[in-house]
Amino acid sequence: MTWHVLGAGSLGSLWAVRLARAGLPVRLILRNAERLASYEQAGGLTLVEPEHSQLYPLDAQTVAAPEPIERLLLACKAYDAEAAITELAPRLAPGAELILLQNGLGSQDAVAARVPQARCIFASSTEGAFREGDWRVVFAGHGHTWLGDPQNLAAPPWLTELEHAGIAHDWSLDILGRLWRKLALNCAINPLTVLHDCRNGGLAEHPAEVATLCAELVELLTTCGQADAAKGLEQEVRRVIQATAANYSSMHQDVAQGRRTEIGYLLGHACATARRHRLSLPHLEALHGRLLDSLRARGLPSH
Ligand code: NAD
Ligand code: KPL
Repeated sequence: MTWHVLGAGSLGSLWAVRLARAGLPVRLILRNAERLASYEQAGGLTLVEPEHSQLYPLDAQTVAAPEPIERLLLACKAYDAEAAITELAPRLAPGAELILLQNGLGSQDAVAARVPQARCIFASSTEGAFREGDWRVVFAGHGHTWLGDPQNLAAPPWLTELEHAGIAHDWSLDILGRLWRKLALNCAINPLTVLHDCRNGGLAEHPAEVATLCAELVELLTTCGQADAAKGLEQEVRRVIQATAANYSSMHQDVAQGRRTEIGYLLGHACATARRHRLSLPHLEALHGRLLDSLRARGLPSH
């Protein structure tokens, strides 16, 4: 079965190349004819790895191609996911499977609501990749990907294909817990790195601020039925701050490069969920407000 991959960005390219290298049929889905022409001119995707870089001439098509899709890796940003799937919905075969690679929460439910006939598998990844240029992606950090389906706990048989492709993964029976935990980590670290304009390690100078946010995030997760995902949150946040002290958070990098952030699916989602539960989390709300002001001041979208 063909792996259709929408979004030839960082993670989409990383998955597409490894699947193709394992001899699996892969087809990239690009935005429009102009992007397809640019891709064809480049001759394929280049993946830069520590030992070597190589050009992979993978098949590509536009969203408008007629061929039905049975399996789709949706590898765009959270804020593009719903629009992308709306465009592709007419092409989904009955019983199609979607793998949603978006960070944060909110986009997965929006996608699933658009395509009730499809199985939506949620993913949470610690792999690292970035775009060095058009059609050129750097595999920056090995990591792991957890996949799971809150509606159907049975693992799909094609996980063996990921194994052949060397994509380190596990089937998770609690993918929502994983996504909430990652969201909480991102909410405790990323916005503060933007507001203090510092590397992750710089937050070691703001222990009280971090601890207060963690306490509110624990309250939120517990209220949402995610008590397990809330366990030991503050200790893990401190551990991540220390282990990644020299790095800039992904949100800091986005803001520094003038790119749209995924705030609406991270801190924005956390605050909206708290309000829905009538839960008062004043420090998280204040952080959200300060971050929105900071994004607006830079001319960046606030959702
Ligand atoms: P990216 O911006 O590098 O790539 C997304 C690609 O999707 C872009 O090429 C964009 O043009 C394309 N796209 C968007 N809408 C489209 C449409 N309608 N049709 C065709 N193409 C479309 O993003 P990324 O870094 O790969 O991130 C994807 C998701 O994975 C994000 O939610 C991110 O937070 C998450 N993530 C990324 C990394 C990483 O290291 N890059 C690690 C973990 C999680
Ligand atoms: O995932 C991260 C990010 O930068 O997005 C970490 C390192 C956990 C910081 O929140």
